[in-house]
This record gives sequence, structure tokens and C-alpha cells, in this order.
Amino acid sequence: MSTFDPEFLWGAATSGYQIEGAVAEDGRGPSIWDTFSATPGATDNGDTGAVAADHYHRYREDVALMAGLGLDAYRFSIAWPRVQPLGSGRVDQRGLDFYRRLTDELLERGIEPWPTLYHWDLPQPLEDAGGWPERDTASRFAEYAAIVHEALADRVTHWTTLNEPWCSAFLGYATGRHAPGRREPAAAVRAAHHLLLGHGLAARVLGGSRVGITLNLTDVRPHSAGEADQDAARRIDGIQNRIFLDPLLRAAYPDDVQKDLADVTDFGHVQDDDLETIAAPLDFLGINYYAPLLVSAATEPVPTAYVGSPQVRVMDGGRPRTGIGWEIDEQGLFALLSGLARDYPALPLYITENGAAFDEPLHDDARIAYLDAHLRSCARAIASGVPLKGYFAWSLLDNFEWAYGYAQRFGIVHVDYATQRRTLKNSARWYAGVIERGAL
Ligand code: IFM
Repeated sequence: MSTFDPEFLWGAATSGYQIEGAVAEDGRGPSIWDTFSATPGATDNGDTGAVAADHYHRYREDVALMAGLGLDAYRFSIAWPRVQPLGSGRVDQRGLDFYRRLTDELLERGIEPWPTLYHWDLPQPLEDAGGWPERDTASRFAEYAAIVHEALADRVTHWTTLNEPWCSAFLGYATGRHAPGRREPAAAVRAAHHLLLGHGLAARVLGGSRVGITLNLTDVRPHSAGEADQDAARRIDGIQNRIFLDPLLRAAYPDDVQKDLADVTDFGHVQDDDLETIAAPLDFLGINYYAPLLVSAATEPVPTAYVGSPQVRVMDGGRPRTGIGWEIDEQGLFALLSGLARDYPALPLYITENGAAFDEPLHDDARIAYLDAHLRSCARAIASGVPLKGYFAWSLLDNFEWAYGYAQRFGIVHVDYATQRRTLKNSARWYAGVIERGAL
């Protein structure tokens, strides 16, 4: 049996644009995802987050569901365009009031609110001014963070600045698969830096709280022991993991990553003191893990999100896949956690997302198997000394899965989008049992 410490934090996660809907209500301004998802061909089926799971109106019902599952904590994101419809300046109190009501409701039910300040919904006016590739966006983010902190600091202890800056930078500005849909490799690297800078500047204004950031990290494996494949794995580990981890935790971009990117950028956008700002002390690191990456060297350039390394190919590891097509391999989570604890010791870690999309409406045995296997990897990592303090299942609710629209369902709670009826899937009942026992 795998047993977890009574202090282990059990949670579930969502994000604003994926569940809230109500995009034109109470003064909310447009975000890059409103614009992008309205662009023909950008999302599957032309889906948008305009209604999503209507959580903006149904948050009380959703918090009651969480309480029924016995969650200790709920990870959600705050929509910047609700708080500052133009991305700077004027604050709309109605937006802040929504998050005051939500956090009050959570606290009344004994659930700790774990907000993330930025989960990809940049106010459109800031993108019109250049978006994350522009340095000013980092300062605007810190201004917004201070506003939200002031409004919620009496209710919130753990703050996460950014969710998955890799996706914001490289899917948003290099592949164009995510909003704002740009395909400019150099801009993507600048965006990554300004996201990190925004994190560091925001960390300063979140003083007195516990501050973290969530990265989507993965276990990168070479396809063979050959030198070229080993080098491919080093490159991808660099542009996916270390380009964020090292500035945050070592106040430096890795030398090899800078060399790999030499044809893309000279890093002239990095100013004196930026790295010191970015490396502000972190109270915890959030990790979103879904699948490992198996890579090999390619003889021809392959279009990927991996800016600076076109001659790398992502391989099929031959393992079963989830409904969205991602390989299932819980060993990757164990390897990732062990590597983090070795390379960046003594940093409290939380799994802030882990889960699977499957098209099994309520009898979701495959999702239970996925969650069970990954939680066993967590328990193994803890037993080997990894300071893993908590786990958030992705996702509480079926929701708007970005470019995949509503077809991919990650929820442990089923949402009937026609009626907005919520129904617990078997995985939700199973997860509630795990939480109650503190054991698998
Ligand atoms: O739905 C997303 C989430 O917004 C960020 N992490 C990955 C999830 C599944 O793709």
C-alpha cells in the first residue's frame, strides 16, 4: 500500500478561461484567447471559451462538489482581463469581487484557495502593444499582481505567478498553435524571458505570502545511446525544462541553451539585474506532468516548438496513449521528480497538474488507472526523499481544452455542455476515497 503523510495536500485544478465562461460580463475585457479562438480554423470545431462550464455563475455548486470530494485545496486561475479589462490602469471591482466570493466560499468549506495569477489569458490590448515579447508586459503583470494581492491577501497564502510559461512563449509565439498565434521564434525566446521577468517582479509585490511558479516539465529521453540522440535529448531538456529552471533557481540561462539558440537570438533583451530579479526566492515549485518525451536526432529539419533545434524529432515510445494521444508513462514522473530533487535540492515541490483526457463519460477506468499509477510514482519519489508536498488532479471539471476545444475531456467531473449538469465520474469517487484514506 502507498500511504501519504497526513499533511500531504490533495487538490484539483482548473483555469479561468477553460471553465468560467461569462466572457462579456461584469466589465471583463477581451483576452488573446477570445481573439484567437474566434479566428477560423484556430480551434477544433471552432470552439471558444465564451460559455465553457459556466463556472462564473455556478461556482457555488462547483465548490460544493469539491467539498464532497474532500479536497484540501483548489487550484484555479484569476482572469487578468476581469481585473484590468485593458491590461493596465483601470481596475474593475466586479472582477475582483468574483474572486472574493469564490475564495470566501472555498474557505467556508475548509478548502484552501490556490490561485494562479496568469494562465494564458493576456488582455488583448497588451498583445496589441506587442505582447510578452515586449519588456513592458512584465511590468504590467507585476502591477496586476499587486492589485490582486491587495484584494485577496487576507484569504490566500499560496500564490502561483504563472502557469506553464513554456506554452505561453513557445506555443503562443513560435508554433502559433496557441494564442496569440504568432510564428516568430526570436519573439518566443523574448517572451520566455519577459514571462520570467514578470514572475520575478510579481514575486516582489507578493511579499508576506508563499510564492511559487508552475512549469510544465518533462522527462526527456534519448532514443538511443548514440551521441546524436544524446545531444538531441540535451537540447530538448534545455529548451523545455532548464531554460526556465536555471534562471529561476540558479540566476543564469544555461550556457548550452544560449549556444543552441545562437542563430535565433543573442539574448540582447536580457538586461543587467534581470536574472537576479527572476531568481527571487521561491517557496515552492509547481510541476505539471503529463507524459515523457522520447527524442532522436533528425537528418532533415522538423517543424516543432523547439526553437533553435530543428534537427530533433519526437519519437513514438510505443506505450499506450490517452485520448488526446499522449503516451502514458508514470516512470517519467518519478524520474522527473528525482532529477529535480537532485539538481535543485530542498525546494518544496507540488504536482499542480496531472491527469488524462479519455472519452469515457462516467465509467472512466482508464483515467483511474492513469491517476493511480502516477500517484504511486509520487509515493515512490517521496519515499526516496523527494520533498513532494501535494498533488492537484487535472482537472476538476471537463473544460475548454484550448486548441482542442471541448472534444478532449480531462475532468474527474463530467460536464454536459448542453445543460451544464455536473456528474461525478468514477474517477472522482475513486479520488475522494484516496483522499479520505490518504493511501492507494
Ligand atoms: O488544459 C491544460 C492546462 O490548461 C495546462 N496544462 C495542460 C492541460 C492539458 O492540456
